[in-house]
Amino acid sequence: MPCAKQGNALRHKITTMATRLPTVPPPPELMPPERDGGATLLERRPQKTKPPQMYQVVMLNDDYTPMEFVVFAIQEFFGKDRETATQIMLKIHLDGKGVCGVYSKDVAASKVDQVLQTARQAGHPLQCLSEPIEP
Ligand code: TYC
Repeated sequence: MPCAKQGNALRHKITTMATRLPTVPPPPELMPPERDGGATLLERRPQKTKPPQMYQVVMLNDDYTPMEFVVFAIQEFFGKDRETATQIMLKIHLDGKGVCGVYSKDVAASKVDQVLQTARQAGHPLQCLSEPIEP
């Protein structure tokens, strides 16, 4: 424990330390922000979030599914008008496969399920699958 004399000396030291101007400037991180008229420099940071991987739903040709059923399925499940659906169907018929639409992973998988279930119910062997684009 400091005696009364030591206590006073300490109090004096603290008071003079606190009231005297500092002899050395504070480090830069303790300096107040510069007055620059309100201008703010924003640094562009590299984008952290990538866009989600997209999936294309591909329909395959076969020798048995009627053209009319394929046109119906493309209209019904991929939201195409009759003319576009017919063009896609003919491309599949001629090339062996064709893209019916591009979706997020879950939506693409759901489209495939809907097409396959509807085709099986109607007794057709139509095949379709989803695959990531730009692998
Ligand atoms: N090739 C079939 C036919 O001649 C038609 C067809 C087209 C089937 C596209 C499947 O994904 C398909 N009846």
